[in-house]
Amino acid sequence: MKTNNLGYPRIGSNRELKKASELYWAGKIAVDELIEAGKNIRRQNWHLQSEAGVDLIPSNDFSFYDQVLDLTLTVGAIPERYQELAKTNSPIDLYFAMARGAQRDGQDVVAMEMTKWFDTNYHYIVPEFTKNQKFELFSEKVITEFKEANALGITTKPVLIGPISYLLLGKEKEEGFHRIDLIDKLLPVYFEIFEKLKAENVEYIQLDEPFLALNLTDKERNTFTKVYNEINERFPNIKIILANYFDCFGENLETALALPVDTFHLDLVRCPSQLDDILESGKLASNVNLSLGVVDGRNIWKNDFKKSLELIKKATDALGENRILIAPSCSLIHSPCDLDLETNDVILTPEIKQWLAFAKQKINEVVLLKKFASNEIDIKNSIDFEENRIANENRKTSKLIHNNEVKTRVAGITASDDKRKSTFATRRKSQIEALNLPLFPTTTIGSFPQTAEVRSWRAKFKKGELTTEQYNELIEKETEATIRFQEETGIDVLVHGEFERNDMVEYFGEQLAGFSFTKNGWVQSYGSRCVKPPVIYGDVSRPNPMTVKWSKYAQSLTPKWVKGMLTGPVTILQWSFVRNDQPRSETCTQIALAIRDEVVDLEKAGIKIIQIDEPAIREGLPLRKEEWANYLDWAVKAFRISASGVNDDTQIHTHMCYSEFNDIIQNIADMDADVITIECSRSQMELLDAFANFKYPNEIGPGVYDIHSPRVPSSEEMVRLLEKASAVIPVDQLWVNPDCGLKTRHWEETKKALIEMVAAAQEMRAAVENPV
Ligand code: THG
Ligand code: ZN
Repeated sequence: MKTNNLGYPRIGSNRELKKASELYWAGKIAVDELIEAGKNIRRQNWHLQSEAGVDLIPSNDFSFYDQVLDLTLTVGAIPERYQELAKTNSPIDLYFAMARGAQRDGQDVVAMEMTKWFDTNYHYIVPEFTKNQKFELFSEKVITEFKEANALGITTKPVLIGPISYLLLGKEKEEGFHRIDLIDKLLPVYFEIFEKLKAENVEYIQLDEPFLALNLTDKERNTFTKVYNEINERFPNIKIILANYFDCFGENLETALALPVDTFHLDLVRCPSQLDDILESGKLASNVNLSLGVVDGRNIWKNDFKKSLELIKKATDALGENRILIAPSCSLIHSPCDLDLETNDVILTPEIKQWLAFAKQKINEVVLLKKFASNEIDIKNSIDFEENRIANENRKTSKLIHNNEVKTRVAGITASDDKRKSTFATRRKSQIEALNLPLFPTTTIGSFPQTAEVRSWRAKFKKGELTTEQYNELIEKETEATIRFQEETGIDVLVHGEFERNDMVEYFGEQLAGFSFTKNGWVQSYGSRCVKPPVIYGDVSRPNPMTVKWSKYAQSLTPKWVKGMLTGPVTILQWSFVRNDQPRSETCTQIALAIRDEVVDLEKAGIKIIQIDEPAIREGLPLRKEEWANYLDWAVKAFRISASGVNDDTQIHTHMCYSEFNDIIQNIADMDADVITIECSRSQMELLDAFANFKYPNEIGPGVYDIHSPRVPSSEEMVRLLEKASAVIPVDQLWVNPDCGLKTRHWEETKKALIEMVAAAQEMRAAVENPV
């Protein structure tokens, strides 16, 4: 029996890589220092795993930005617009230019697109392919890192995204071909890599093919058969570990099991049933091994050793110990680094802390499980086993977790709780009367620039260097200035600016019962950007109003409407570590009720327009289509529960990011928000078409400019966009707003852009009132 790790967090347990990269981008450290920071992290990670007793230690799991972008460089799939930079820039600057955009001859070279990695909160850089795409071995990172570890005396298992998943992760930049057809051109580069690794005496190579967990076409499935047979024919002595994770093989199981590889890695956390399926199928070749992903790489709960050992025993009984590897379910990049760094008992109480395991602890769990399963350690005499049993027992029975009031309330939800009092048509009449807004009403998505100064106030407040009164006064001043700016600019529906908030999910989590936090539980979101997801450990409720004070304060400053700003239940769920002792849907419903209480309290406080953001509703979609309907059913219902406690004349807004909505537009309509604002400035027409073809029934604010760029758009550009929108959506359904929150922007560009935006709305109104 062996232990196998698929990938280790590369941000460094104190976010060393984030700090070094940002200093390098700011021109404050030299490239050597950045390279050195990367080297240190790799060395520490390898040593940590080696000392813990991991047999198959990954290499090439490190990345300065993203592992998909690394592979794009490896296979030389460099889009045309970077070709000049490729000639002049150092490799790492070319790499960062592709990730983040660059300037050349005073012109912007735009970054490659970024999108979510399966159903995680990690974003990867989307490969771009053309019909005549060429591939070549451009970067030897995977080979260099293997050698680097060798030099430290550590034999590693290089990790690469498999060729089929790599192509499927990308997108075609022109018509007339499917990216899977590029496989014959791509494969030779993989062979070249294998050849070089072979020369270094590599034993194992891990190829990640998570697309095996998705619904594939016959052609894609056949490509798997062809590709893996070819790899095996050419490199019969390299042991290929084919890693699938995040879901079951599903209907791809038979194809997968027929592939001539050394080992299949299974995610037994997401799909525990597939072990039985495989063992009972009789289709697993007698020389093939199984890597059992029993330790959850996507969540922070301590493993349940007893349960895992039962699964492992099933496999060893059937196949023998020699054919079994013990592993985390997926790469540990989705886990925070090290629970030992959580030393603040107030932030994370000892009772909750004992239930948790981060990446470093998960590595130990994998090693212990192997030792227990192979009888290297007798569980009867093991302190570790006993400690694990007690922690799991404690979590099952802890008073912290269960709140009968919450359970009774969820059980008592009735059919009317997820419905507004009247239909949209009726509500609309009341709202027109109550709100008295012009045509093309202008608004923003909620946040205004979070300047370094604002962030420094929060940091000082947390450190006790500012009193609550001092901090509140500073935030009030900033809020008032923002209200005045919006009034002067002529915006119709104002926001308070969210200066009191850090990350929105963290902000709400901090005020909800059933949530806990970490001091250092960072997980990479994209590039150097990280998030610190809250831990939902128990039944969720809202002991006190969370946002009412700030919304009420802002509303008291102005006769115009101030929109209340909340994060929706699905997004809070999606961006937190979620308890695994009840279905996600149950936790989501509890959050929905908590948000509903807040919505009702905002209404009581005189807030007539309330936005409940659901930017993560799309990414929460299950990987397999057959599970979509069930998810959408409870997710949409949760949103509706949160929004339905108010009167007809209170207007509910929602906001969504990322524009791939075509396939779920009916469900978005079913959310029945009075107004939806959406990110769409990157592919305006695509999105508008979707909403127009479908005849979206309620009001819509298609973002009229891209907030992700510092560029200030002109009012003419925005008018053109609004004209396009008016051609397909009735004008009395249209709102005018930026495409997302403004917190990452600077004030200067924000002010200019919003002035232009209001001018655009005025021009549109004038055109409707005085048609030519
Ligand atoms: N919150 C959470 N998840 C998210 C987003 C969010 N996932 C999707 C999207 N938005 C990801 N975007 C970002 C944008 C910025 C940052 C992280 C994710 C960011 N993080 C700070 C950093 O790394 O420096 C740390 C933030 C902090 O201090 O709390 O800037 O909005 N949950
Ligand atoms: Zn957004």
